[in-house]
Amino acid sequence: MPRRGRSRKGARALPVAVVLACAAAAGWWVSRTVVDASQRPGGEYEILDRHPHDVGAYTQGLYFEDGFLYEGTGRNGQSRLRKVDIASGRILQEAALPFRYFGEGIAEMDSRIFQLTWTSGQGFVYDKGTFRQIGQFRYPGEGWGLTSDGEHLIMSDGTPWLRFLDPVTFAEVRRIEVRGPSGPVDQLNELEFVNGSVYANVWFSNSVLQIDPASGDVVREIDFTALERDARPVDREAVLNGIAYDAEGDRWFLTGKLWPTVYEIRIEAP
Ligand SMILES: [Ca+2]
Repeated sequence: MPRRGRSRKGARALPVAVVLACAAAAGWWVSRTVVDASQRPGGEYEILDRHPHDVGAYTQGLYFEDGFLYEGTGRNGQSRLRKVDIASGRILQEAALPFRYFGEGIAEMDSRIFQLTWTSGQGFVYDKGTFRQIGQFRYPGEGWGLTSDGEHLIMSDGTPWLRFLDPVTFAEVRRIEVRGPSGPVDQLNELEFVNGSVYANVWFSNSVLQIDPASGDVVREIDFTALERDARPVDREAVLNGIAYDAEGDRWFLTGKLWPTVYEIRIEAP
């Protein structure tokens, strides 16, 4: 199922999605500015390195652990959990989801990897070492992005809300509404928790938002349009959608669905 089917969810998001889809179809790409430019501090970054990325990987989740990238991919029949060698892009380990599931965000806690699915309300739990499925869980609504603050799982569902889940019972502990200067920001997708902030990319844009997990306030927007231009995606759905962070090396890894490149970057502290 094409991911652009998501635009059916919210009438508010539809015009932007349609405009951007038309733009993409016309062969040019634009960056959707999510937060009022006059009120946002800039986000500067530099590209440290470029690494190969499987152009068949419909990236839905990405995180860094112990020198490797872990990637969750989507689309029915192509949804995977992968451990990837960064330098070569080689897939070192892989688990496949049954055809009926459209894989979404992934996160790790306590040697367990969690994976969401888009519209099935079904999450999966894997042993980190073996990729053996050791559990399942249910949640209401859609599943988009996933990360962890070390205490809870944090998930997005395409709305402006981020849910905090207990990693054992999967009960919702609390939720925050993400708000920019112009109001709630929806289409929040891939997530990464870094140094006390939640970072979220916004579906069908090149924006990554830095979010205060206590208030939900957007405190910074970083525009990665230059990365998309460098990646030269050929598929209209090939949008930015992978954020991973290596705390020890202070390195970020960004990629997109079907992009040929994983970008290793350094982001200036706010
Ligand atoms: Ca991530």
